[in-house]
Amino acid sequence: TQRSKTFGMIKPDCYNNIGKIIDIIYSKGLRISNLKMVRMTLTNARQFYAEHTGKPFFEDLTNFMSSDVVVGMELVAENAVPKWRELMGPTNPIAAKTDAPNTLRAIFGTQGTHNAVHGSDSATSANRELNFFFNLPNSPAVLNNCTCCIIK
Ligand code: YYY
Ligand code: MG
Repeated sequence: TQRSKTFGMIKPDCYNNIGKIIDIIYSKGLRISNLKMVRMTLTNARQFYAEHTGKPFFEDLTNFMSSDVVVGMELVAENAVPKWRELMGPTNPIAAKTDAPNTLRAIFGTQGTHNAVHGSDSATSANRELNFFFNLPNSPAVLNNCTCCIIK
C-alpha cells in the first residue's frame, strides 16, 4: 500500500492537550509532514465547513472553531484518511466514550461541537482541506500579536 495524506486538526477545546495528541499520532504510526497553529476567522470556519451550511449546528460549530487557536496537520500514513478517522472516533464525543473509549474524541472531547479533533472524510476532502489550510492565498494566517485567547 502506498502512503497517503489526510488533514487533521486539533480544535480549540484541545489546546491543553496538543502534546498528548501529537504523541498518540506518532505512537499509532502516523507522521506529521506539515503543521500550523492559527486562529481561524469566522469566514475561514464558514468556508472550511461549507458543506454543513444551514444545518442546526452550523452557527455553533463555526463560532467555536473561530473562538481560539487550532493546530492543522498534514498527516501521512498508509490509508491515512481511514486510519486518522479511526483514531479520532465517532463524531459525538459522549457516544464515543461508550462506543469507542480508546479514541481521541472519547478521551479528549466533551460534548456537541467540542469533540477535540477534525479529520477529512475522503481523499477528495483531504486535498481540499489541505489546500484550504496550507496553500491558498486566503489560508488562515499564522498567529501574530496575541490574536489567541490563551494568553489573554
Ligand atoms: O466529520 P466529523 O467531524 O466527524 O462530523 P461532521 O458530520 O462532518 O460534522 C462536523 C462537525 O460538526 C463535528 O465534528 C461536530 C459538529 N456536529 C455537531 O455538533 N452536531 C452534529 N449532529 C453533527 C456535527
Ligand atoms: Mg466531517
